[in-house]
Amino acid sequence: MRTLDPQTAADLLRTTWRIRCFEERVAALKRTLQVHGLIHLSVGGEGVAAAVCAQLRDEDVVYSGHRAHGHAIAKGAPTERVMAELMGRVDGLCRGLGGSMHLVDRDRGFFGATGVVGGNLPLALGNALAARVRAGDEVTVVFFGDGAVQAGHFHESVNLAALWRLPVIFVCENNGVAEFTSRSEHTTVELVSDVVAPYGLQRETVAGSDVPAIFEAFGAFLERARAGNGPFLLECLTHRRRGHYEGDPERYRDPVAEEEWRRRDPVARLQAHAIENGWLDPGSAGAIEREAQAEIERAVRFARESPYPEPGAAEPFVYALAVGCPEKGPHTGPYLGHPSATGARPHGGAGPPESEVTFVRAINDALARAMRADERVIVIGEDVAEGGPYMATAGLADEFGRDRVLNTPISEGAVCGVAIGAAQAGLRPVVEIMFIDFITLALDQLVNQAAKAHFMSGGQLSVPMVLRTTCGAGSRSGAQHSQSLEAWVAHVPGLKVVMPSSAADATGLLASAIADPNPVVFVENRALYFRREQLPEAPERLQLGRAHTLRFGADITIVATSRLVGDALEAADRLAAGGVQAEVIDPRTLLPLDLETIAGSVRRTGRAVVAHEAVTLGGFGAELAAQIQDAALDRLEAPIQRVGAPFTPVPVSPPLEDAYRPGAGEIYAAARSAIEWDWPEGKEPPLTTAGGRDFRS
Ligand SMILES: Cc1ncc(C[n+]2csc(CCOP(=O)(O)OP(=O)(O)O)c2C)c(N)n1
Ligand SMILES: [Mg+2]
Repeated sequence: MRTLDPQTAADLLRTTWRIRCFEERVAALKRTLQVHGLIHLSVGGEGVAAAVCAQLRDEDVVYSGHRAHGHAIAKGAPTERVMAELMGRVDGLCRGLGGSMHLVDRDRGFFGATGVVGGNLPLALGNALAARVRAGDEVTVVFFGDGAVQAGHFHESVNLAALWRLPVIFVCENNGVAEFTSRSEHTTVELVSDVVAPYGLQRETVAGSDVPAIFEAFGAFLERARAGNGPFLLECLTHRRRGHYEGDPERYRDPVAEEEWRRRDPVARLQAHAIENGWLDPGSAGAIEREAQAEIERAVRFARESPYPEPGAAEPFVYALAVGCPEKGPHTGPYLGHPSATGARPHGGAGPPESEVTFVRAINDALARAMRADERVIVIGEDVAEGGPYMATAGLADEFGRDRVLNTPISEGAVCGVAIGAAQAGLRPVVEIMFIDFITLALDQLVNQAAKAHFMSGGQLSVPMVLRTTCGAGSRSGAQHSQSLEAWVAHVPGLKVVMPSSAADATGLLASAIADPNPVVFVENRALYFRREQLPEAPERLQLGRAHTLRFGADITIVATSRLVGDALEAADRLAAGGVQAEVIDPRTLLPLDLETIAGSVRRTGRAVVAHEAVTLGGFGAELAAQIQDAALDRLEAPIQRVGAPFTPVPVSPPLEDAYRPGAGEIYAAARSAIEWDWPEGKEPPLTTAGGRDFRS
């Protein structure tokens, strides 16, 4: 067991003083509004940060929560860069894009704070999983407060960490309060170590003001985690010496308890301990404090001298740039690769060898190909090692082993978080969430963690993961297994959203999604799963963000997604029979959106229909219509028509569900209305020369 020696005690005292001086200086700066946003200080908890992080290597990864300054500093983040971040300056750790609650210092293994209570827990599991896949001996530590323990993420994560025996150390700073409310009003279980008892992990509760005790308890866990064991839980009973946030009026405070806690101050106790043991004399202890103060003053000067970011400095950090990822391939041409299309087949004739496969088989092949080519690719999800309900992952566990194809419990939030943490650690996870209806349970991870990590870290972290899910009505499965919720995720900067409409597209797009350095939501419509299609045996990768023009026509543009692409082609056939030539475009990816191809087409045809299976109201079609209008208003000869589902949940009864699902008939009708559109008398736009025919004449 590692116990404190004189040198370590002095080092720990130095770290606690550096954190204490930093936090008190930040409090003063907040009063004059020189640091920004919600500021949660760790005064009273310095000993935990110091005793834990002092024993870690740079390669060991720490995740933290909203009260993170001390953890970042103890893990090695330079105080001047932390200060600059709090002041929103370019030299901040995260270029001023993260702030107090989102500090990241990747090089020092500080993978970040999070402002969402409990949201960091599953990320730590993913990092630990990555260490195991790499066969490394790195250990992951996650700090959190007692408030996080009542959150779903906590229970999902502890269960999963115990199940997978991950080398992760949960460090709970139990200060007995969450914001303004005491623990006794949150739960009947006083100690967090009791909460995790049923999972059988090793756990210990120590006084958060007793730095030697924290050091020893953590050291013992670390040694075992280093050898690949885990998980462990260390609970430190601390006291929050300041308000929940700076500016908190603290009406809930008990003055008697305050006095007691002042006596138990961890910095003062450690200092006294070191002096009593003869490890330090009072003079050198005072010098440590003075040096810390001087360092923090230098940090303030550094931060003040650092400029604010220039306007426009944020946008480049929304997405990580794909490097070394050759993405090419045909993206336009009549009837290319679409099973519902008529006419020439794209891969016929003297092309590469073909085989006929279903959409779901194409997904399976694409996954297998990616896993063969890159050992960083892993597949995680419910039943994936068994193939899943549609056999999309069939055979992968046999070929690649259960270390790379991981069945999970029904914990969508934690599973998504594991994928994020693993991706941040360098793996390329493909997580499966069976129905898009259930991403509701993973949205915090997807929206608040995956989508924002690259941005908030100022480009230090990236999240190369794919979340595969299925959508769509038609199987009489009802309102909770049939939705098309892609618009929700297409609203989030930092995510990419892909909706393939054919097996060929699914293969090519999935390969690109896995290679992409950003989180990609890959939405497969189950109604397409068992359609058969000719595919080349080595399909090309298709670039994300390039639309596919499946059919050319001069009179109207139909932009359709996923299942509706086939319906759009069918509608186009019917329109052609009436003398109207429709151009059919599949955006393939909603984010990024190939507006150039779409708007270019509408500028030529002067008319547009946008069609998807999702509810029309608030659907992605609304966004398409707005963007088309912005780019082509001067050429529009009729209002853009939207096709989507009615504003009801999906019904089960067959005639009701059939009526609910939009299809070729609705697209045809919408196109006819655009063609036959009559401007009200006297309201006609100046007759355009868009190239479309004037059907009014
Ligand atoms: C999911 C979520 N809910 C609510 C909040 C608002 N909030 C911020 S900190 C906090 C209290 C957290 O308490 P605890 O985890 O014990 O940490 P402490 O502040 O005591 O260090 C709350 C409720 C949040 N940030 N995230
Ligand atoms: Mg708390």
